[in-house]
Amino acid sequence: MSKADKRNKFLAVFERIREELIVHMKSENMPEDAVTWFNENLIYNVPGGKLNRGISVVDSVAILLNRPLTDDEYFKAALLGWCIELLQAFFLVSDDMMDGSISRRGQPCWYRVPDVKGLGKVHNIAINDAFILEGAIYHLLKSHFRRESYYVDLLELFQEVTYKTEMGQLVDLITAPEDNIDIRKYNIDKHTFIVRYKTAYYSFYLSTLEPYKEADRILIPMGEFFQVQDDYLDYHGTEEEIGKIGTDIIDGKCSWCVCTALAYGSDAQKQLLFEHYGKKGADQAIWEQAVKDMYNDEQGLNIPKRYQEYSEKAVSEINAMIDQVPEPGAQDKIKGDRLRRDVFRAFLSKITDRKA
Ligand code: GPP
Ligand code: MG
Ligand code: MG
Ligand code: MG
Repeated sequence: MSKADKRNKFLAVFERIREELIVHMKSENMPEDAVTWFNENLIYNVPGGKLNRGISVVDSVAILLNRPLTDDEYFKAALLGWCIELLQAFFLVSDDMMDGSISRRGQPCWYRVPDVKGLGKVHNIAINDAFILEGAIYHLLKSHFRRESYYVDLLELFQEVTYKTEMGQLVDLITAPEDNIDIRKYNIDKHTFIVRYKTAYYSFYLSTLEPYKEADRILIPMGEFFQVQDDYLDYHGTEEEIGKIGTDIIDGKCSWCVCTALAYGSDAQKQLLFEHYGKKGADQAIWEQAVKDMYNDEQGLNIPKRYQEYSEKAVSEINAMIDQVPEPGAQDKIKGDRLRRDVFRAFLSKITDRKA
């Protein structure tokens, strides 16, 4: 099946899920304008991304079962995939408010939309819109998996991963408090902690839907690599490429780029960061550009080259870890529960050389 067909098949399941959620809202006697609002929230925030996380669930189940899925198996796997996409939507709507971002997935961030559409600003309604996206996950899990033996495991997995992500977001945010940025505290270890929690758990680990030891060992480093890519693209990607406007420099984030600059920069380069990084004000665009120019300088810091080197090393280290995963033996085939190398390779191939 082509990549586009796969995506369309997965998107068709979203339509069923949206319908189900809307029918449920109506059955609760929700007023029509509220149902319409919720529907817009779903359409605007859930399906517009790359859908890597969601589709990975379907791919993983197919690889693990080692045969084509029945229609029912496909639907259930895709539904779990959409639960991860709902979780992602919940995080992104919230994250954009906290980061004061402008755009996401090629459109204005949701918290700016009521204004944009002239619907009248309902104060910070996006906070509740984010919560309701999260609530939809548990409603769907209950209505489709309540009778399964693994129902509690699923609930725990979603809850634990959410909690870890929130812990990561906490450190991300207090590390860069508005008006009081202290980049002297930034280093790669701090960065690794933040990205492990705020991104790695929910991005890959959750898609295996099983807390395998191998999953932990491989998918967490893969998630870290994924967030380093996100940090790099925040400064280096254009809005057309990444669908969002980077905010890390102005927000003073403990990003891989600034940690690398602090680790390898000269005193003068560090001085420029102390003066301009994370500074808000009338001249913020000029300060941001000064930092970008310094990152770009081929004779100096050359962050693109360092990123290239980092990426090659990360990919080869992750590949080496995948090579060590035991292939399933006869016994495992009977148990049918060992993650194959292919699952990990499928994850890695989705993110290698990504530009968005
Ligand atoms: C990515 O950070 C991390 C998240 C989106 C998790 C947010 C967690 C919450 C509990 C809200 P980022 O700010 O670098 O992402 P982006 O660059 O996409 O804004
Ligand atoms: Mg953000
Ligand atoms: Mg953020
Ligand atoms: Mg980012």
